[in-house]
Amino acid sequence: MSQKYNDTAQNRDRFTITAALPYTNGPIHIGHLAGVYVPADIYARYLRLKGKEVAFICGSDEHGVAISMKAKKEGTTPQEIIDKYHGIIKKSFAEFGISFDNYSRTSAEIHHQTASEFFKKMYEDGKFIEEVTEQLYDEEAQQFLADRFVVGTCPKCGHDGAYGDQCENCGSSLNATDLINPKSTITGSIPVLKETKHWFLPLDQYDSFLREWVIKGHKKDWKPNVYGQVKSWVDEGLKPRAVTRDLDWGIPVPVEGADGKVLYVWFDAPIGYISSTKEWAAREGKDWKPFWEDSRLIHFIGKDNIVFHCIIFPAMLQAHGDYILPENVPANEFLNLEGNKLSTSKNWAVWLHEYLEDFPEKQDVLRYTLTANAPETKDNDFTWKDFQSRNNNELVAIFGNFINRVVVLSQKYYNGVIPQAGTFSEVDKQTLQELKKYPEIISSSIEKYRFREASQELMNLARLGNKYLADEEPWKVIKQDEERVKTIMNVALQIAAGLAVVSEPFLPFTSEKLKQMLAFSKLESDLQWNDVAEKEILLPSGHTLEKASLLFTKVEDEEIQKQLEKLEATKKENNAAQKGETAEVVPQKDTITFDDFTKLDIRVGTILEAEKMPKADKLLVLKVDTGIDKRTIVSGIAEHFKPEEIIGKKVTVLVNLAPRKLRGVTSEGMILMTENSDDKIVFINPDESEVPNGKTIN
Ligand code: B3M
Ligand code: ZN
Repeated sequence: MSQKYNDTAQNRDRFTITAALPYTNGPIHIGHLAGVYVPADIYARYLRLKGKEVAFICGSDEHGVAISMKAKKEGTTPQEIIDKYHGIIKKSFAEFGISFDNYSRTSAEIHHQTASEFFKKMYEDGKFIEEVTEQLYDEEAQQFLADRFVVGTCPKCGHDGAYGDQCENCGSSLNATDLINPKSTITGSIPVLKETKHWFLPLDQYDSFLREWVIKGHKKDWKPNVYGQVKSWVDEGLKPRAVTRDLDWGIPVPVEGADGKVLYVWFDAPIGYISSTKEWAAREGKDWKPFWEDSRLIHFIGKDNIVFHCIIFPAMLQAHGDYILPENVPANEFLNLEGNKLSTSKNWAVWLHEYLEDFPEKQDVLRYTLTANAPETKDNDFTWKDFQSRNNNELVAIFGNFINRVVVLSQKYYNGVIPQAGTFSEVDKQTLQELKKYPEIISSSIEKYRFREASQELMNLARLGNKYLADEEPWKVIKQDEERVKTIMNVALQIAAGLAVVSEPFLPFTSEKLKQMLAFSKLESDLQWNDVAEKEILLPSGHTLEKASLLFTKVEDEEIQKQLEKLEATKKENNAAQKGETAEVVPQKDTITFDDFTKLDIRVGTILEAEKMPKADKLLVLKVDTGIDKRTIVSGIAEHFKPEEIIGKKVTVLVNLAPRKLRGVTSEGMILMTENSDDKIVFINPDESEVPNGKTIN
């Protein structure tokens, strides 16, 4: 670690842990959880159990174009969008047991103030460069257009719907001014170029700082995926980056001559970590400053946020000068779902608030699955089958089974009063020794940000307990040697107590339940992480346990099936939507009057008979009950339906169409039809049972 830069806190026991501020343009899904919030929470809970001073900080990211776009799309205001999602997100985090010390929001007054001051200080210290550039402007809406508000033809591949920042067809990243035939998505008008002034952070001036601080200083201790990304950015050469925008949603640029301009969302959002710390400290009657001046700052983020946390924000902090730099940025890779990329817009996700409704008591199962299979070094896949087997084969069969046997047997043999141990056998001694090693084993994984490994070590401790009971077989020994069983149960209970402590960061709800069963509240003092290794015994003899209850229950096949069906339905919807988008939409026909419309006599009928027209591939001859009469209609659907399939079907019939002769058969009307998303012909049919034949449609 470099000594030159402010990333080595004097105080080694104070931690400022941040988790990326989620955008409030949608709810939280398992990708966010696995990538950021679950590992951050494990880390924070662990440190608290180690007796460290911790500020675990987060909040909603409520500015930026994504929010204004969402509002435009839904025909509402940005304020309504952020209020809605901030509410959903905050609630679901709390119910999921993410133990933030503070969850703020960037629309809060304290944040606007903090971010403005931060900008002003940098401005006054001459840390920005001002530059006038030409940007696309919508004269009708009287506003500059953010990249996402411009569409046009991609200069690289000719695709028509390219966005101002990116062509989704060929993947090129673009400048809005590169687009051919650009159009404003706000009014549809053709934008013009107009001069505008912005403030830039001259990242090129931070080149040597970044080389020293990250590339030399953190080669060893940062994750290779994080380090590698930073290095390649720096090696490519850094350019000045605009930190202001022409936008009507955000924090106003706090200097003269900046009307209508706001801070770039990625400038204000990371300052949100500071303002959220201030909000927390004010509420708790603490001083916030030590947490930003002399504290170990750790940013938990997803890999798409690496540049912002490892280059831009550190450059800002360095320029500002008053605060610490991050000690580490343990970014994760991405999680996929059942083989496909998670996507908010395609609804391809397991949404946290929906999961909590479907599995109200199973927070820990999801936490465990996401940890055991975390995308720490490469992208990973979440499958519902894996979720089920992690639950049934590990949590239920190993952890739950061990605890259940211990507590049930203690109730049965001793009415829940912990027996005095006799002389320890070699196996007992070894087992207790093993138990004492676990806090250190798990710590060492957590401190290297290897949470998957840590969760597996936790499960190994439960395995140790299971194996001990299976080998010692107290349920058999009880018949010949009651004294020996007292020792066995005493040892097993120490393991159970150890599990209750070290499982807390990973399985907080389970740990809580287990502590209740083991009556931790009746102990002289609360057990902490180090106690598991250091204390001679964790639960004294004579201590009375509470009643046994199950820690985990099986996840049944039907529950998994239901989730898979939900995803299947999403897939179908997406396919249909995609086809709908690409299907050619026929232009609207000439206007007709209401009188024209009323001339059409359209009614509900039932197909009574159907047969193929001889020597015609396409035609079926139908007999239709129109409610008025039973008449013959010739229909060109023979390629789409077998006659026997459609007998009895309700259909919609234009009954006053002038009769026509087709192949010698007079057709008296027309059956209305359309095509579904698979290009299959389908009838426009009213609900089979409810509408009688002859009813008119208008
Ligand atoms: N809101 C981006 C994201 O969710 C973002 C993180 C901000 S952290 C300061 O990907
Ligand atoms: Zn393209």
